[in-house]
Amino acid sequence: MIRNNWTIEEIRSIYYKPVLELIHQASTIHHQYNTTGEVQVCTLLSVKTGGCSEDCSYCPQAARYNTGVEAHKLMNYEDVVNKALDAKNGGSTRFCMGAAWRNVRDNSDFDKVIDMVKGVNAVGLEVCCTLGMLTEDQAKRLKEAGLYAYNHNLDTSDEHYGEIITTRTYDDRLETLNNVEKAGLSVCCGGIIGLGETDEDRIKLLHTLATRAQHPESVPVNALVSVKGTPLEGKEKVKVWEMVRMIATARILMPKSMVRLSAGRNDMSYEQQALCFMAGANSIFTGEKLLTTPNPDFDADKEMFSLLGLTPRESFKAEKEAVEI
Ligand code: SAM
Ligand code: DTB
Ligand code: SF4
Repeated sequence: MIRNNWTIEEIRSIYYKPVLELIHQASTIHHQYNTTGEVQVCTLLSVKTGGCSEDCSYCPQAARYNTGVEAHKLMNYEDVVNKALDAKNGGSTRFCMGAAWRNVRDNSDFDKVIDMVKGVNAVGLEVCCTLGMLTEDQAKRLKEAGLYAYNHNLDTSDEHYGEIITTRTYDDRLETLNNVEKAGLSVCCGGIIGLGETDEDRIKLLHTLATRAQHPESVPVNALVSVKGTPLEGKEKVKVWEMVRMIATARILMPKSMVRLSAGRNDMSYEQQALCFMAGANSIFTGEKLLTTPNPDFDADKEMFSLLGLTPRESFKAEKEAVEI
């Protein structure tokens, strides 16, 4: 049963279980609802980097912090489609284009992104974008161009949000998520751990995600990549047990969602990642870079897939299964 009426107390009692018991429960649920060992392989591309007006304390792309990230204007169509072809040849099935924008504006850059969505769709990849806040009309335009999913993270709890970002509100984020849903796009929405939040903040974030009328189709769980020059420079590294606890609880609450082991893999051993897959993670980002920070290289991930017996998930699997039924 997929439930949308989880209470905070229920989530607490799952989250605080002894970690091995938690992994066991999550693993059992994962086995019931999904093909275990199957991992969705996604690739990120920053199509517009840096110079962002927002003050997200974790982000190397905010113009106000001196992080050494070189700002670039919007990439051109051919380069983006070539990157998508590379990603497909490397075994990726989802391609996510990120822009360091506060929100989408109805200008020629958005027209160009619409063309990129069409081009990447024609390559045969599930196309995802993460472009900041969107109106319903903009979401509809993206959908019509062939966009599959839209990534827009809540990052942390409503209560902790103001400590991390002051240039927009939690409600702004929720409004965009609603616009994305209204346009019939898949929602990709998750958070970051290691921002200085409490366990209670993590539980509240999970509660917000798991009590949406429809669970997000994918839930990225990011560990903070602490970048020099940001206000969160030097934050203590997230422990693997914290990642596992977050992933396992997300898996139990949202059994059918893709739970993505996102930022932070570069600092994790195969064994640590294996624990995350046991806890129900079934999606990753591959490729040498996330948006601006390093990610494990292609050969290392290939070796990990082989060692752990993981298989890449085919593209558009949910649609294919729906047709078969
Ligand atoms: N500008 C758009 C927005 O903020 O929605 C899209 C791009 S933004 C970089 C996408 C997501 O990356 C953020 O919501 C955040 O969750 C994640 N992110 C950014 N910097 C990160 C970091 N240093 N460590 C972990 N996750 C990070
Ligand atoms: C998500 O949740 N994580 C990705 C993707 N969605 C856009 C981004 C992680 C960014 C990490 C910092 C960087 O590389 O700039
Ligand atoms: Fe800008 Fe997005 Fe980075 Fe915030 S997370 S500073 S909105 S690019």
